[in-house]
Amino acid sequence: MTSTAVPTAAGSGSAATDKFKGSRFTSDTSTERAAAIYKDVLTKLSEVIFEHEVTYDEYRVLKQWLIEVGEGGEWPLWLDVFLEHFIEDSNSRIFNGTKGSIEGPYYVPNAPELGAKGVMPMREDEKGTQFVFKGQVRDLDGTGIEGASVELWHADADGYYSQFDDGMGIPEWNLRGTFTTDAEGNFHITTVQPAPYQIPHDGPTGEFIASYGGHPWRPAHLHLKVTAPGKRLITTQLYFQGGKWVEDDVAGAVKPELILDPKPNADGIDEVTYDFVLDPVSEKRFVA
Ligand code: MBD
Ligand code: FE
Repeated sequence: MTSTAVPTAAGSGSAATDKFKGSRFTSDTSTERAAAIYKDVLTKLSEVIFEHEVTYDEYRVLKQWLIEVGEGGEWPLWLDVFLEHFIEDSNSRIFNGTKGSIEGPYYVPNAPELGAKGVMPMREDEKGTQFVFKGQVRDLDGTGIEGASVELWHADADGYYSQFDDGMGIPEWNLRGTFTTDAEGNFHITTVQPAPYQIPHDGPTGEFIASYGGHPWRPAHLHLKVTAPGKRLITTQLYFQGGKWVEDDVAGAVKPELILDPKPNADGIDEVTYDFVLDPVSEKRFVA
């Protein structure tokens, strides 16, 4: 393996597409609601077309690009980078628990179970600064929840994710783990700090970014899913104070509540405490 081997957009994208297609999703959207949404989408799109007098050349380039995004397996990438944050924001407004953020394309369920206190699966010579991430999972009343599940996944110090590395040889569950809180609701995780992440940009998603003079960077981030029986699942991401791209995330997924500021602990290891407050599962629905 050479140092120039990096996951291509097509390689990591098709892995994300295959994994996503492995589940079949449905929604109970009524015909009326579908009609209202589809009409609104087209009306607003038509406003953009008329406002900017979109040309036939631009239309054909768009059509070609849409076809190529699909062929390259890049829909999970493009959608999760450019659209998911609106969906997440819109859906989380009615809840009172800890703020969430987008899931992104690189979640894999059923990562190894490591108990309440443990070290993330990593290579013997895993690069990066060691880092302790600990906290408590609570309900809205402030009571610690025993047996809550804390799933953590993140990129390595080079910015690559296991299972989306396009054959670079990262072990299957590297930097992916599931933790279960103790009797007081606490968890304690040792891992390494991820690096800022450059989304694969050698394909149509990269062309899109270049077309408007943008950059493909996300700040270094941890991905989490936290839940417990009877509680609403929180999907979130956490960032690092002062980190590069925190102020300018291509995926628009940073919120002020999601920024960590680790400090050396008594052993000189960077450590941060972050607690999660979970809403109860309710029938409260997002009203159209
Ligand atoms: C990522 O790691 C990510 O978190 C998002 C949102 C999009 C692409 C890659
Ligand atoms: Fe990510």
